Amino acid sequence: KNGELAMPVGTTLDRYIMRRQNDFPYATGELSQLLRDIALASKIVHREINRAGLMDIAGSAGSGNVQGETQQKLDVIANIRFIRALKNGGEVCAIISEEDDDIVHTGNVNARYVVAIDPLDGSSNIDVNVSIGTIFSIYRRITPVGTEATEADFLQGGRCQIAAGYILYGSSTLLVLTSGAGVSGFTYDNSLGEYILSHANLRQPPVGTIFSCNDGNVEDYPAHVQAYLSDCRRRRFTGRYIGSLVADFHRNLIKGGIYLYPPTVKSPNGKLRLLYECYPMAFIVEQAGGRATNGHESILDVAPVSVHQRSALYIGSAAMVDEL
Ligand code: P6P
Repeated sequence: KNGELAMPVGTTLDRYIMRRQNDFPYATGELSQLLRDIALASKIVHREINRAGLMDIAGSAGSGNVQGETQQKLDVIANIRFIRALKNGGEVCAIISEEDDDIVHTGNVNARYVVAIDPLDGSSNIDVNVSIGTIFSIYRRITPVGTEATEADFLQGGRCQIAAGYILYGSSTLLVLTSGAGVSGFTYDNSLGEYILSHANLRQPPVGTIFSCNDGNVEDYPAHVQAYLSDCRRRRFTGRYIGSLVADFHRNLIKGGIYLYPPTVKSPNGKLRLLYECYPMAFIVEQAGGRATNGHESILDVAPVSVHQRSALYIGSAAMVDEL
């Protein structure tokens, strides 16, 4: 049952999670708590991002950094916040983060979930006030409860994700989430400290006229991708590239379009990370009726070999991805 359709916009994320939990009799509330922990961390990161420019000003009101020591980079802060929230929430036994080479063990050895996360993606945009995002992917662990998680828990494959989502810190802060029954969007109301259901059932438009890629790399792209882009230009399609996957993806989810990160000389296997960028975005886009491939197969069918493995990514409107 597509619970999203039954939800009135305006409901809070908490009520939504509780209602969805009732839709899934097996849900024991642990996933609900996990989602709340992610939402909590994102509210803290939202606040840090919105104060970023002020943190370095020694002595300014509320800077909290009067010693004037160099402000930690926001992606480091975001990583600390998400790991702390997931550790304290108690539902996650281990985390793979873009910011840490090795598995982060939370100590919650009896927890049933693991999370792969890019705490703050779009780092090139952080210091220039352009939209950035958090991307997360959730699996049920396959190693025995009571033991320490291993890489096997993270290498189950894209179709084993039980939930995935992103937070877009943009003109407004939006949490987009799927747990396998459609895609919902929640807008953060800063005055209440609550996420409010604003997009009850997000659907990827099947066609579009927007293409997102880094034009500086086009001469590196495979010939068929260059031919496709020439065709887009011939058809007078719109080129839009923010340089933040979450922001480019979300605009294409609302308006229709395709995001491309093909192999380049610098990144012959693609730049984006499979576990915490490609898999979660592919889960979301397929749940919304869109498509995500690496140029050969669906992203969700790409076999995971290592936890920081990279992949090419073509994602968005099915008719556009299928043309590649
Ligand atoms: P380039 C940000 O670093 C990121 O991972 C994605 O968010 C973004 O789409 C891409 O890389 C930008 O990469 O090489 O075009 O700067």
